[in-house]
Amino acid sequence: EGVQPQEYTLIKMQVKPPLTGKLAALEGRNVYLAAATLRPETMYGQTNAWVLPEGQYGAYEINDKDVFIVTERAALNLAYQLLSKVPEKPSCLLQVTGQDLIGLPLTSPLTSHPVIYALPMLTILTDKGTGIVTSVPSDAPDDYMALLDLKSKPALRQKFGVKDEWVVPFELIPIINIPEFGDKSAEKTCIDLKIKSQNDKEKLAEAKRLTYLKGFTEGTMLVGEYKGSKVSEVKPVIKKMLIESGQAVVYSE
Ligand code: A2H
Repeated sequence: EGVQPQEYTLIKMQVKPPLTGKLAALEGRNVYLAAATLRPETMYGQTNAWVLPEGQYGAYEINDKDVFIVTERAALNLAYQLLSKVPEKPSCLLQVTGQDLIGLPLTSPLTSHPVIYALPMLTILTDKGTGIVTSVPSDAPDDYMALLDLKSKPALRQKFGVKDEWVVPFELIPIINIPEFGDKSAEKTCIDLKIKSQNDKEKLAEAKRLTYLKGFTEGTMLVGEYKGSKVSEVKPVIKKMLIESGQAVVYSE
C-alpha cells in the first residue's frame, strides 16, 4: 500500500443478458464486471476481461438497477466512497468465484469488439483494485503474456474450461503509437525481453517500466475520436467522457 491514494477508473463491463448459470438469480438487473484501470484511454483496445480463477467475488447492489461484481474489499471501499448511492454495508446478492465468471460474454465501452469474454489470469492480486482487470494486450505487457499463454497452451485453456472461440479470434488492436516501440508496444517489449509467460514477474516489471511512462509522455492515439492526439492530452478527456456517460466510475484506494 502506497502512502498516496491511487485513483482508478472502474470500467463497467456489462454481462450480456440473458444471465445464465449462477448469475440467473440476477436476471433483470444490469450486472457489470467492474475493472480497475489506470489507462482509460486504452479502452479502445480491450480484447477480454481477466478474473482470478480461485478469487472470491460478490455481486453487490450499487443502486436499484446496477450490480457490480468485485471483491468484498472493493465493494466496501466503493460503498464508503459513493456514500449516498450505496448502503454503508453493501448488500451482496450472490457470491461467486473467478472460475464461475470465466466465459461470461461482456459488452465494454470503446472497444471495437461487440462482445468480449472473461478469461483466467493467474497473477491477479485480490488486494488491489476490484480483482477484475480489463485486458489491453497491445499496450499492457501482463495482458499480452496472459493472452499469449491461453492462445498457445491448449492444456491451460482446458484446465479452466476456456473455449477456443473466447480467445482465438481476439487479435491485438493497435491503438497507440510510441515512437520507440511502434503500434503494439506490449508485444514488442515482451518479444525484445524474451518473456516466457505471465509468471515471468521480473521481466514483466521491466517491460511495464519501459512502456508505461513512454506511452503517456510520447504516445499518440491511432484510433477513435481523438486519433492523432497525444495520450497525455486525451487521457483526462476520455476518462471524463466515460464517467459522465455512465460507462465508468472513479475509485480510490
Ligand atoms: B492497467 P498499479 Cl493498457 N491485479 O489497465 C493485477 N493487476 C491489476 C489489478 C489487480 N488486482 N487491478 C488492476 N490491475 C492492472 C490497462 C493497462 C494497465 C494498460 C497498461 C498498463 C497498465 C489494461 N490492463 O498497468 O499497481 C490494470 O492494468 C500498468 C501498471 O495500481 C491497472 O491499469 O499501478 C494497473 O494494473 C494498476 O496497477
